[in-house]
Amino acid sequence: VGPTLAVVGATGAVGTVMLQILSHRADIWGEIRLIASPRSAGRKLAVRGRQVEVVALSEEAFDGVDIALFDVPDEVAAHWAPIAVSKGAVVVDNSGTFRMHPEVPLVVPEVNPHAVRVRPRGIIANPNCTTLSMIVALGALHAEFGLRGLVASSYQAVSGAGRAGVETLRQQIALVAGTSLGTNPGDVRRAVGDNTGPFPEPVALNVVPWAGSLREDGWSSEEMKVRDESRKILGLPRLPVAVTCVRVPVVTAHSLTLHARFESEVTVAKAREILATAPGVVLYDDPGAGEFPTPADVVGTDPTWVGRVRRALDDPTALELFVCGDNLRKGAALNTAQIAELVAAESA
Ligand code: 11C
Repeated sequence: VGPTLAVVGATGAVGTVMLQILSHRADIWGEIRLIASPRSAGRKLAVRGRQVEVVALSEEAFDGVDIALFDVPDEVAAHWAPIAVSKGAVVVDNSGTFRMHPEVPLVVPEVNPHAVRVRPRGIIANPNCTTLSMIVALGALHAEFGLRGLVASSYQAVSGAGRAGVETLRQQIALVAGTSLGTNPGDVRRAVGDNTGPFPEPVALNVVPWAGSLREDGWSSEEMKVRDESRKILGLPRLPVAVTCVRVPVVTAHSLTLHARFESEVTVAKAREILATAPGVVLYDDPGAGEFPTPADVVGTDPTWVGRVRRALDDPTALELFVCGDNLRKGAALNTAQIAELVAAESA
């Protein structure tokens, strides 16, 4: 019998994708226990072709659990992850609570799998979905070329803000569809009214240069996460990183443009070779044939897709790239499941 796995936050947007992923990947688990807030307890969810009843989050819920995957708000993770550890579980946490803690590894299995073994707190952190949407491709290029600087802009899907984000976009689209809105200042805002959900501005027929909360000097928390987490995962604590995070009217799959500067001159041919063979990366780059990744095609898939690979016009050491990945799969649930599989393999 395999190890017992708990999914904490099983009913959320990421939890739902997690159950699909656990049902489709190699079945190495014994019991899979579903845990959620008391309000969701008693619901039945499908995993591995069976209906499993959700149990309420409590100390007893972790009895006998070997590995617990957490996808819950920061404050819930802060309280419950140490409790799960005290009950004997290794926690893989997808909140922002522990990512930058010096005694908590931040792991992307294709980039720094070795880090998973050093976990004095019994907690392993899963990166933010925006970091994860680019880091597998960037990590492959770094391994060969040596990264020296990064400028990134994100085009983030609304599901990054959970079910409320998706619901908000759908409602706003219903309000603006078939109209001539988007032609006069403020007309979309008036049509949408107060219904901006988790976003500061309307997201339908719009782009919003904001994700997360306000940090020092005008930076957003999301921008700081991408910078700090990339540095930690790549083991480059002083890497110059400039990020601008933007929300776009896409349901799922985050995209980013990257300007990545390396130690010495790079060639597009070598970069393409690296990206074409890197595990977890798909190179889809033939603009002459209209081929580049877009969220509409990337959603529901596991890899990081890369297109528009060019050498910077004014810097022979830099590459320009467009990357795109499903923020709920590799960006959250899949990476968490992969980390759990690394932990399970230690005692297999
Ligand atoms: C977004 N990336 O798209 C965010 C959501 O730290 O895990 C995930 C926030 C986090 O809004």
